Amino acid sequence: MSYIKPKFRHPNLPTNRLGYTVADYDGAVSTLCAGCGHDSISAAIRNACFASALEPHRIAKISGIGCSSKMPTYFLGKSHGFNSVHGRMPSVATGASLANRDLTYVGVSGDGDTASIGMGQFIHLIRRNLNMTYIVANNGCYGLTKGQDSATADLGSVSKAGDANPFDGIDLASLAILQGASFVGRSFSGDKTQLEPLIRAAMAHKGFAFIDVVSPCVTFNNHAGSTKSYSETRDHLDVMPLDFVPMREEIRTQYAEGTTQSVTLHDGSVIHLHKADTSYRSDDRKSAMHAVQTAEDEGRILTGLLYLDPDSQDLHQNIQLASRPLNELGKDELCPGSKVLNSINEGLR
Ligand SMILES: Cc1ncc(C[n+]2csc(CCOP(=O)(O)OP(=O)(O)O)c2C)c(N)n1
Ligand code: SF4
Ligand SMILES: [Mg+2]
Repeated sequence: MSYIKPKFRHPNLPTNRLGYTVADYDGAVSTLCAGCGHDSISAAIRNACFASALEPHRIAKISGIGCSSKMPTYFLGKSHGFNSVHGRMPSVATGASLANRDLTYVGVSGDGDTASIGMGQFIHLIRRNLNMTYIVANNGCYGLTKGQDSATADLGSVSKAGDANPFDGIDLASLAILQGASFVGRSFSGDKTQLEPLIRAAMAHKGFAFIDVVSPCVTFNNHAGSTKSYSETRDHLDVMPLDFVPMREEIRTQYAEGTTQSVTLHDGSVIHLHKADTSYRSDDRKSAMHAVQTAEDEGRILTGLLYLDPDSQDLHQNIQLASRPLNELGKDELCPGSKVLNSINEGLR
């Protein structure tokens, strides 16, 4: 069930470069539990699209199944949307992007949807470097089916029923770095100051941009003993703040020199990343892996832009697809004709 938001808006709401207010990026009223971390992520996506002045009708939202995968209903009500099958969002996103490369693709998934049933699809999406933003709302449980441990639940984390998890959790951010993802970030649903610029940067990145967001489930995984509750997460956060500066704006940063690394994206936007450890380079895969692992060993959750390859070649470039979206090509451009077909057949004899 979903509810439509009232149309009444304050007449003086600020507008972005396109003349839209943030309300133009709203979706339906959320039916998730009050206080669920997922609603904060929906708000961050809405605010990021508003701040980056993206045309709502040029965005496509795709998801799988779960409370997290319901999120697209609650933001960008004027955008395209596809709520797919459990764990199958990557193949739907790949097909959509191959047909129309000109849309901005935002995938929303859960730790169950991605790290269990969808793991095979997720890994291949990384490998293909599809040009999309992929956000996992990570609560360490299957919220929609009443809170069973998921594959990202940490070793020893205690369930609501009182059982300690006997398995090591899968760290999706480490996995994405290791597997060759061209943009990997991690954040916390309760930290919009970091999450919003991170999402804007991910959307500006050309290639697969993965963000793992710790997003507590207040109903099934927010008690003492859970490692993904609000209080445990806040107590262990190690935050690397960042600024996202779009191409058109003057470059300014509030952080001290020496601790800031700046990365320019293909469209001229700049990310300023503030790090406590000056030896860590977020454009070096080994350095990123080392920083994430060291933090984990020390019981810290390192958040921010963990890894970025600014020279990433996305799937379309890699397989040299036509620069015009396939769905805009006519029959004559799509059909090579019998002569070409005959020569292909000859080559296969
Ligand atoms: C093929 C299939 N298997 C199992 C289910 C049952 N199911 C629905 S949602 C879900 C897990 C959701 O967990 P997650 O992706 O972490 O989302 P959350 O609800 O925690 O946000 C499962 C197992 C299903 N819908 N389809
Ligand atoms: S069950 Fe958990 S994940 Fe699902 S809406 Fe409620 S708080 Fe959020
Ligand atoms: Mg979950």
